[in-house]
Amino acid sequence: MTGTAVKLDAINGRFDALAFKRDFPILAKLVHGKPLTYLDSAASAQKPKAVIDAMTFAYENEYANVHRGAYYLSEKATSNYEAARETVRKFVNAAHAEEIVFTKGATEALNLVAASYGRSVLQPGDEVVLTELEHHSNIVPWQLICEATGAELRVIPVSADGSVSLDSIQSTIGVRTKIVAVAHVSNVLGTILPVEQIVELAHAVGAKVVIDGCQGVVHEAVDVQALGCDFYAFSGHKLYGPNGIGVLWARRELLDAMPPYQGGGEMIATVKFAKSTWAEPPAKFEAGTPPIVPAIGLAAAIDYLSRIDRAALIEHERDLLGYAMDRLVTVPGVKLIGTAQRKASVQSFVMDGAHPHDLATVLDRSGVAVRAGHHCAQPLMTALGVTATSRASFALYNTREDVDVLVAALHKAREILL
Ligand code: C6P
Repeated sequence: MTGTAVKLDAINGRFDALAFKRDFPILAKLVHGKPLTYLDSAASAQKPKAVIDAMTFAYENEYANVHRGAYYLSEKATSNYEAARETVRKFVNAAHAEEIVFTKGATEALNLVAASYGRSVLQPGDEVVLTELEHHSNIVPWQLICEATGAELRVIPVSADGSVSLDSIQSTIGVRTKIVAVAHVSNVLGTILPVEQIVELAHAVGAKVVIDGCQGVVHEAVDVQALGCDFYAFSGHKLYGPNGIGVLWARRELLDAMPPYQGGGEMIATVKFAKSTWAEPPAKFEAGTPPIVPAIGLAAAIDYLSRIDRAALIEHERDLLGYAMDRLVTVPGVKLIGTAQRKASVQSFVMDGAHPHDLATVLDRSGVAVRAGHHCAQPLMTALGVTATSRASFALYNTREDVDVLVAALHKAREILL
């Protein structure tokens, strides 16, 4: 496999975001004649050339269907696809490669857990516990499965600052709790949830823990064995990888016991009209032709990230968040939404008298890309008493200068909108 050599070795712990920025071709673009200031990585991160090249190389040189052909290209594609699984395994420190199921995204991974594990264990009167800050992808699959099984949803409230207190977690998890499904990091507020304590409390009542790691895996170093959870789901496209690929990690004994989620393709051992039998995990959960090249692209993204000092990256993002929080409130009428103590580099805000959508549209004229709306977290908006927010999210390629551009654009937007 080729791929542009990423010159990260020289970084030696010192974080040089501008050097990283140059690895992402799209970040050199002009938008409305202005340099692009991309602050929407929580929605989807941009891709380094190493990822783009790895995927192009795979399509140009080593592409065929996987697990199906007895010829050179198919074997090559299969070994690259399985090597990608091993790369993911190492990245999250799973015990076995068979515990890594490739899906088309986090949403599909969470639906898989709800439809397969949830449906097989939930009984009427059982409880599924969520928090109020969940993304719809970690709410709706559970609603569907509760409706189908007679189980009930219970919701841990979020505090005004966007934190989730241990007291409220403790008082919501109870003897009827069978599943606790929580975000690692909020996509709206950046709150880092106390997932280790949640795992302890859930396991104490015999419940299983599903972590929606969509944002968590980007901003925290994840070790699923140390976390102690039972399921961990994330998407490739927020992790500097391509879209169309997601990951479900689950303990092997759980995957062994779970029924298939979808049927067809290589998820079978034998098929007879009377009865079919299933392949071993992970194949059991990868019906149809899997996202072959996206998996290879995700592995390239992980390789890229693995060459960066993770502690330095986390520190860089923390610095950007702190700087942004300090600077944003200097704009008259701007209020931060989400000020919990433990936060990743995602910041929502509102401006008095300006609708977040209008604000985002005006910011775009300055080349600044932020997300506006309910961020697929309508119950959280209701809990916080807002209909929508603007959200800036900071990634490895962002700099303090990007924050300055955002703040200057907000001042300009005030003049236009108010
Ligand atoms: N959040 C955002 O702008 P998919 O769409 O399957 O890749 O990921 C869904 C998802 C699940 N959980 C969390 C915490 C998420 O942040 C997301 C995706 C994006 O916040 C797009 S809505």
